[in-house]
Amino acid sequence: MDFIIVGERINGMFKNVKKAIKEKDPSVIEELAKKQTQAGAKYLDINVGTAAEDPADAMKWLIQTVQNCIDTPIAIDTQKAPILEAALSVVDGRPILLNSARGGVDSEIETFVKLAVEHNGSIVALTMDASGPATSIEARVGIGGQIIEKAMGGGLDLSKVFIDPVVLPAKYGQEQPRYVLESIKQILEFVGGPDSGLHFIVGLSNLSQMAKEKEIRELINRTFVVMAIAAGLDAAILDANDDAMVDAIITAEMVLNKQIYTDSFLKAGRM
Ligand code: THG
Repeated sequence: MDFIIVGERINGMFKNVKKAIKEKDPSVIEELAKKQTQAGAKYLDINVGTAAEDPADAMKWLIQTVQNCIDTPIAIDTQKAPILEAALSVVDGRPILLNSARGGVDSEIETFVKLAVEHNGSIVALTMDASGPATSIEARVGIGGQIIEKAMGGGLDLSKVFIDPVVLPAKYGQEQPRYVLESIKQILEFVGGPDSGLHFIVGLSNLSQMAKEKEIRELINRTFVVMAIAAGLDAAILDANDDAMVDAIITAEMVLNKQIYTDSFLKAGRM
């Protein structure tokens, strides 16, 4: 499967991860790393959340814990330069995704591009500036263009750039998901299509944060990801252990002729 699943679960926003960070208990983190990898995650997102007393230290500990048990690439999820630098000081040379810079803040995107070039990594850049996330199609496409320019100017190949058009929680309005789809299509057109190598990623679970029931959340996320794949999305931070979700993603790729149909295509897509 071409689609890049970034496992969302090692995030201090989840109670069990928060507790593991506090108690420096590696077993929970190791289990999450293995479970997500087995489900097909190509990167493991690592986010300390808001609770850690010393977030740079917590980030280092999470990364080392993951690295000690598995060789899956990691997505270092922080916008703060000191935490990112702490993370980079312990990374063992495996592929990394620097997640994420605000594409509309020059100094921030320039730093991420520079660090990605230095560490042979990839970046996630958000359609966001100092005033917050872009909420129109035009603003998203505008910042998308800036991200592409900054990457090219800094010598970072577009195949190492993931634009995140920012899936917003419901309070920003129900028109937003459609704007995300349209923005992906327009940025893709601007850059000359999929051959450019440019990637598109979203934090999928943001979308359904208004819904309470688990089944409904999963349905919303699964439906949207399939629509976004049709628009050009090729990566997402999501719950890799939601089997119905992964089935839907693999099926979307098969329907779009990115994966050959055989009777065992669902199994093949997980490898
Ligand atoms: N873009 C990029 N990176 C991101 C995001 C994004 N990183 C963080 C986040 N958004 C993606 N990760 C998550 C992880 C969990 C949830 C949402 C996004 C989530 N958690 C549940 C909740 O809040 O209701 C469950 C929490 C719990 O069980 O305690 O929804 O957009 N580049």
